Order: sequence, then structure tokens, then C-alpha cells
Amino acid sequence: MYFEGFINEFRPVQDSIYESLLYLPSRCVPEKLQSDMNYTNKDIAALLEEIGILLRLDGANDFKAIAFDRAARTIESLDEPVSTLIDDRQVTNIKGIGKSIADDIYALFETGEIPALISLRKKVSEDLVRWLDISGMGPKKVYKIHKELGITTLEELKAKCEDGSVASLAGMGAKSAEKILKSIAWMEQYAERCRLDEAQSIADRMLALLEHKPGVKEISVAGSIRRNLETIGDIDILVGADASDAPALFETFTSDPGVVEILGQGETKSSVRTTEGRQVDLRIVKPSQFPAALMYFTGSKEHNVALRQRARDQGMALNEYGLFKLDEKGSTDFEKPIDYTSEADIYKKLGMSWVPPELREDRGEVDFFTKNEKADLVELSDIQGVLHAHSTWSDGKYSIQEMADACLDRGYSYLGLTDHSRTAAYAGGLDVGRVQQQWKEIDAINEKFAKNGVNFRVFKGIESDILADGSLDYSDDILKGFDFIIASVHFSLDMPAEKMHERLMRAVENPYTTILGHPTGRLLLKRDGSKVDLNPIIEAAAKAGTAIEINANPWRLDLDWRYGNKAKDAGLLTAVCPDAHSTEGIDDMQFGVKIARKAKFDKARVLNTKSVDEIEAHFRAEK
Ligand code: DGT
Ligand code: CA
Ligand code: CA
Ligand code: ZN
Repeated sequence: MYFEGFINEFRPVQDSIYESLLYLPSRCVPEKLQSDMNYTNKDIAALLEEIGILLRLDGANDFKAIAFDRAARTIESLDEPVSTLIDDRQVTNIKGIGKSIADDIYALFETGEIPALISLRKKVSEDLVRWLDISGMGPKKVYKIHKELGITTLEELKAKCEDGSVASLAGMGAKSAEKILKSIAWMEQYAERCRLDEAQSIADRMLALLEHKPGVKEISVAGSIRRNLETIGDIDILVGADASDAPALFETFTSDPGVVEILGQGETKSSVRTTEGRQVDLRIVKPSQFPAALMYFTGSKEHNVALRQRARDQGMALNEYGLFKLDEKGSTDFEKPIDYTSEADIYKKLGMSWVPPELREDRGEVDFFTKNEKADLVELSDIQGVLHAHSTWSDGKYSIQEMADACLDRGYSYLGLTDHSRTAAYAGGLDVGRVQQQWKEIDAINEKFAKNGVNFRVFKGIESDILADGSLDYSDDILKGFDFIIASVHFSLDMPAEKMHERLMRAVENPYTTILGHPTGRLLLKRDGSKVDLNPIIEAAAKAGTAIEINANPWRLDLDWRYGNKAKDAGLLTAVCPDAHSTEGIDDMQFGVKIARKAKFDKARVLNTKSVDEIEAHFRAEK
């Protein structure tokens, strides 16, 4: 059958896991930033920071490295662009920037390079740089292990952790070695994936590159991005174009400056690696085949398998070219598909209605859309307010007023401010006195909004730590003064599952808890969350009227959407919360909504789709 070759026409070059680690976004510092040699303060800070790190990996004197760290931080927080200080050689006027670093910056603007950085990049082994992706490994620790054991590669590090050499180093111990091994295992498992937000921005760039090119009649992302999965393997893009236009489109795609390597190229598919180290697959199909191909390449594989079985049960065959009638003997003419014009059309011919891509995971959707015409999924435009945000009162970057204005700018009508509670001292958690002071500031801001006729409200919230025994972080007489409370675990995430169960149960059943924050504490591709079965927690929360957050920060996306069916059955409420530590952080809302949809939440079960008055009533009823 000729369609089988469709996805197998070439074998992409397989990178080793370690090779792709090089591209891990966490340390993605551009080689040469821009050809016109205009650098933002952020660019400069990133390069200086890299020098500091490489110096430490090279065993240099700490004073020297610290000077670069400090310069990076200073420049990052300057209001004025450093680029305006180059011509008049004024960079040394910046407090904390000496002549030597100033010269590095002049060199950057004049030649596009910092010689010291170039030589450090040559001198310090890439293998060693990779160690920095191990969680808890800073450059000083890397250097120490490298130096004392005489090893450089991850493989060697792994071996030395296993044979006890790392544990026997001063200041290390068995626990540290174990942690390193665990983290390497994580890296091996996930090096091939990245977060949704990272993949999304690469996909957007590729779509923009192609969408207006001659011959492009249809274009869409497919694969896991289209399904709003929280981590992405490769990025799939599908184009509908005539075969005669395909070669030029592939040429545009593979010659883009954002592409560093062509992994494979065929007549209908081309795979590349981008500067971020991600693989992008572009497939070009005939416009008439676009809907069937889009359906197929959106997946998931499991959803496709279920649909194919359904087609067969109904005497048809389904593949990426469409639906085909089978004769009695089960064979068919693949040149003659049953007519279709859209994805919805194909689903209809299978006796069901269109399935939103984010639900295509074979978790009951085939059955659901056989019986129902549509699912009501929450939309970004349904969101009316921001809950879970931090200000300079704890570890946020902006004042309450600035955060409120940023919410207002984005069309929201309230901000539920939740700085950290007192136990989170490392994050500037508020003691009782500061809580009361903050309330006064919030009252004043609300009065000002009211006086100016602005229909916007700041609610007094707190992100209260859940203490080890499950209690909240203030006494009841303080707790009752808040409009609402997000209760989150921030320490001892690795306690035994039964203890964590008790801890979370107590927290969700506490009448003061409005929302349980990031329920597992996971950091995607970096750190596992606490090992606890959330099913009973979801039931208890639903019963108590406590919502469980979908933390919209793309590192978290926690509650996991895989609890969606359970949450729906239990009638659980959620709140889609950006957990914003800056004004830009508010924009993470989009990722949370994607996950909320994938977890089957409708508008009615998402707290922050409520209007100001409705949410206020909800807070009051919960107290
Ligand atoms: P990823 O890239 O790991 O994040 O996940 P996907 O879902 O994007 O997977 P990918 O890129 O390998 O393939 C894209 C879609 O193509 C996938 O969701 C379903 C379809 N597909 C690929 N290979 C197969 C297959 O062997 N069988 C079936 N039924 N579908 C496949
Ligand atoms: Ca993919
Ligand atoms: Ca793919
Ligand atoms: Zn938090």
C-alpha cells in the first residue's frame, strides 16, 4: 500500500541524548546575537553572566567571576539602554562596572564578539557545561568534582556517583551523589522534550515564515502542540499545497536562519533542528488531503488507533489520506477516498462530532462525541480576573499598583494578590505586621480605583505555605482577614506519600483554604512533584468546595490534565492561575487555559471566569 511510505520515506538522523542536551533551553545563550550589533541590556547581561559561569567552570578566582555576575545584574536592571553609552564611552559611568568589563562591552558592540568569552568557550569543555543542567549543580560544584576526580563527561560523572567517589568528596556525601544520579536519569529521559511555551514560540515563528508564501493554501501545527500537551517532543507543521509548490516551500523552511541542521529531507517531509535544539517536521500534502492529514498527524497515536478501529467496525479504512470503503473481502481502492471537506466531515462520517484537538488522547472522547455534539471547554476570553500573583512585598518584581495596572491593561477586572506567607522567608514571606500593612495599601489602591471610576478590584489574598502537618501559616484571626487563601506546599515535597496525603487533606478541608496551589509542586522536565495520589484529594476538595489550581506557569501546569476525568466526575472547581511574579508572567494565563481545556473544565467550574461581584460572593460564601 503506497501510503505506508508516507511517514517512512527517510530516517531522521538520531542524535545521542547527550548531543541534544547541548540544546537544552535552560542554557541557551545565543552565539552571536544579532548581525547589526545592537544589543539589548538583557543580551549583554546574558553574555556577562555566561562569562561568570565559564570562569567558575575554569577554576578562576571567585572575585573575578562575581564581578561579572554583579555587572550582569546591574545592567539587567538599568532603565537606560547601554547601547546609548557606547559612542561616548560612558559605560564606566555605570556604578559597579569597571574598565575591563566596559572594554568587553565596547568590543561586543564594535566587533560582535567578546574576546574573553570566545576564548572561554573554547577552553571550557562543552561536556562540563552540560553538568549545569543537573539540578542543584552550580558551576563551583561542577569545577570541584571535575578537578578532584579528573573527569569531564556526564558518563564519567555517572560512574563516579555509582562507585562512591563523588560521595566521598568533602562536602558531598551519599545523598548528593544520589541526587545527581537521579537528575541525570531525568535528563536522559527528557532531553528529547521541551516545554509547551518553548515549542509554541518556535512553531509560531515557523508558521509566520511559511503562511504567506506562494502556494500555501492551508497551514496548521499538528502533533502534540495542537493537542496542548505540556511537553513537546518534536514540532509538527502541516501545509496544504500543490506538489509543484512544495520544493520552494521546503527550501524556504530549511534555509531559514533559525535552522542549524537538516535532519532529513524527502518529497513530502523535511525535518530540521532549530537554533534552540528542537526538531521541526514540515509535511506538505495536497490541499484536498489536508483535513485527513491534519487529523492523522494531530494524533494522538492512541486516538488514531481508536478511530481506525471504529472505521473498520463500520466497514471503512481510515488513514492520513481519508476514509475508504472496504469491500466484502476487506480490500479497497486507496485512489478513491470517500469525499470529505474538513476534519469535522471525517468525524461525521464516522458517526460522531468533531473532537477538539486537546481532547484527542483516547480518554473517553470517542464515546463522548458519539453521544454529544460538543463539549463546553473554557476559553481564554472567559477569564475575567487574575488570582495568584506576587508583588515586591514578597518575591515579585513589581508593586501591587503595577501588577493591578497590568491586569487592567489586559482587560481583567480583578487581581487576587497572593504574596508568600511567613514561613517562606527565603521568598520574602510576610509576617503578621506586614500582612496588616499590605491590607492598608490594598485598601488605598481600591479606593483610588473607585474614586477614578475604574471598575477594578484588588483582593487581599495570601499564598499560605502548607506546613508539614497540613496547617496554614497564620492563626485564624489573621486568616479570616483575607478575602481568599491559596494554600501551597513549598517544602518537604518528598515526604512519604501517606504523610503528604494527610497534609493535603487537611489543607483542602481547612475552611479558610479557597484554592489548593500547584498540588504536586512539579517543575516540568526538571523536578518530579510529590508522589501523592491526587484522586482522593480531588474528591475531598470538591466536597469541601475548595478549588484546585491549574498553575499556568509553563514550568508547572499543575494540576496535571490527566486528572481531568476524575475532576469532572467529582465536580471539582479550579482556578487558572498565572502565579505571576512579574507583569509579563500574567500572560502565562494562556498556557493554563490550554491545560484547563485539556482537563475538560467548562467555564462554570473555573473560578476566575466569575465577574468581580460573583467572585466576591464566592469568597464570602467560602469563609
Ligand atoms: P511528541 O512529538 O512526542 O510530542 O508527540 P506527537 O504526538 O507530536 O508525536 P509525533 O510527532 O511522533 O507524531 C505526530 C502524530 O502523527 C502523532 O500524534 C500521531 C501520528 N502518528 C505518528 N506515528 C504514528 C503511528 O505509528 N501510528 C499512528 N496511528 N499515528 C502516528
Ligand atoms: Ca510531534
Ligand atoms: Ca513529528
Ligand atoms: Zn507557589
